[in-house]
Amino acid sequence: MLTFHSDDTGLRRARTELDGGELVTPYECPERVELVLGRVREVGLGEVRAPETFGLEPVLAVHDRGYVDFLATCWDDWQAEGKRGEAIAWMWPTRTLRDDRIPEHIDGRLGHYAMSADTAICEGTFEAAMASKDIALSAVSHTLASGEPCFGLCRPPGHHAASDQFGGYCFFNNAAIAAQHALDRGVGRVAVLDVDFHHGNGTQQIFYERDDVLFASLHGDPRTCFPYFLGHADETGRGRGEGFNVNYPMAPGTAFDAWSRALDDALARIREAGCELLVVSLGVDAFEHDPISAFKLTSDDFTALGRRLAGLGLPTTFLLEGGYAVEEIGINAVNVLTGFEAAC
Ligand code: OKP
Ligand code: ZN
Repeated sequence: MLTFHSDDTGLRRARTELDGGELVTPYECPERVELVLGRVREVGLGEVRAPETFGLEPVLAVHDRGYVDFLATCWDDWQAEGKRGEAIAWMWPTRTLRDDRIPEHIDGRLGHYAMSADTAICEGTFEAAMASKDIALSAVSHTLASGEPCFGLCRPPGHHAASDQFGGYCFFNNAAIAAQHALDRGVGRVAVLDVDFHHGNGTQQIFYERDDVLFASLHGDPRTCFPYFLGHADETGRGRGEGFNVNYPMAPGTAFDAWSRALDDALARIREAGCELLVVSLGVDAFEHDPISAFKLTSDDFTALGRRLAGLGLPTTFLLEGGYAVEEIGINAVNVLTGFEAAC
């Protein structure tokens, strides 16, 4: 299987993440990509190729222009104010306030465009996000052109990024950008299957009122898991999109037997909907030893996941999402890919 990778994903190396009231070194770090790339090479998965550059047009097909401008200028604007730390939102337009005017001050703009305080913007963030979406676009383009499965070693991840919000370590929604690109290249309907431990709130929001993308997500129940404010089972889509959003919230502690029953249901929905392309939001933080997640999947379970995905028989693009701070991130991500290939 072909892998797309770029060293430019390492241009973002944030120093701070607000975690338990402290500023810690972020879980979402450049080493994640190096670990997965190392494993891709170790098992001889296939060629590793640099992405093409696609510019901003496919980004603006799913993201708001003001939001993209904000991401492009945030770090400079923040520094121009003489701030000493990284750019972290600290006030939001919550229920009792107005959100119909975007403030001019960078602190206010950060509050408007951020969904969470875990994600600092630092030097290189925009450039890394650009590389990440180019990897996703290159991967899906390869799948469309060849019919072959393909792996995009994206970083930063994307599935929490909404049309005009960043957070949960995500800036551009790589899977949404790739899915939209496929539609714009003539694909009739795309399935985005999100197996990351966290609900893909951004992907859900972007396609919520549409029937050309089926979004299915297996994740920790938002009653107790990030992102807390989206991801319930009663979110089924709106308007034309009714029935094209499927959430499988599961309790902390869920292991592969229960998790894979939800997976099989999601795969049946994808089959019934007549999807022509599968984009997998491949987070591997459902792993039993993930430091910020709570499911109990083993490394072998990720191989089994890959096998089941192959059963769909669809052209498939895998895009890396989460999976943190453990040596096994490489083993687990690549297990999905080798499991998939072995079953094709
Ligand atoms: C991103 B992805 C505490 C953790 C806050 C929330 C999790 C973001 C997960 N500082 N971050 O879905 O793997
Ligand atoms: Zn996650």
